[in-house]
Amino acid sequence: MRPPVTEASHVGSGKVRELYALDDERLLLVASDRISTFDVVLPTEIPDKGRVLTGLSGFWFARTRDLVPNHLIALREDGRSTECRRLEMLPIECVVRGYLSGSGWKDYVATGEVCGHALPDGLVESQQLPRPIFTPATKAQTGHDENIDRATAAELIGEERFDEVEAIALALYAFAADYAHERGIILADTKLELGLDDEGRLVLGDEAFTPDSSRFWRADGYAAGATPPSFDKQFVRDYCESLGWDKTYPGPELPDDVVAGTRARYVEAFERLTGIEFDAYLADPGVVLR
Ligand code: Q0Z
Repeated sequence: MRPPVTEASHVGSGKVRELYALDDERLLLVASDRISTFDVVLPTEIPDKGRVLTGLSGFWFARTRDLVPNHLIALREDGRSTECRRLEMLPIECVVRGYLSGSGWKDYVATGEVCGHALPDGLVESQQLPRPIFTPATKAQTGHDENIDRATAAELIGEERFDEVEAIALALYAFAADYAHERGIILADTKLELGLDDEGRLVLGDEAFTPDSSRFWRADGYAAGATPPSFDKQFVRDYCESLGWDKTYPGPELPDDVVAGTRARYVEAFERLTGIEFDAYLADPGVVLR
């Protein structure tokens, strides 16, 4: 991807994003059109995927700032770049689960618990939980994040901070999940990243309530007892499964119809959640902030 036009030094790469330093206080988060599935970044891009994710994050930052301050300074005209305040990120992933899926489901099957939360017997995969739970994880440098209980998380950030972070994460999830549900989308779970500003206040950073940081399911057709199709990536997963690919690097090229169908799903998620036409976002990214 073309680096930002202003002078900025590259400070990090994620699987599908890049991070640049603008100055001592500000970073530029750039979302590419790369897509990963089964933990492998594919050689084919999904046009505008990075813009959809950047616009959605901006939308949520604007609507949750009274719940918790966030790092957003501005969205750039390219629609994929977020200028943000540099934070001291907490060393845990702040995951909230409203439904039993992914590693939460695996842990429940193995132990009857998720991150120390004892759950009722007899839950099935993808079932809604009696109430959303905070299920922090370590930040793995390579490989998978590891789910941790309250005591382990409190060793990393302290008990008082843990309580504050848990309350904020649950409040953010409740807000976004209710909002999404009214628009036909189930937010099964989400991963939030919190940091501290220069005065030690908790601030929401990174991306928020995007399909890359959350599980989105279509509300119509949702049924517990199986893995609901992913709102955004199901065409890609189905295509990859049809090839019998072994899910190791390198991944397969995607055919045009899978690319088009997947792009349409990202745009649909954006338009449903924001109520804003994606073309209006492309013309002026600031529309999601108002
Ligand atoms: C986010 C990441 C990416 C690689 C660091 N506001 C912030 N202050 C300090 N650090 C971060 C942020 Cl957002 C921060 N990441 C995740 C993003 C590429 C890693 F685009 N790492």
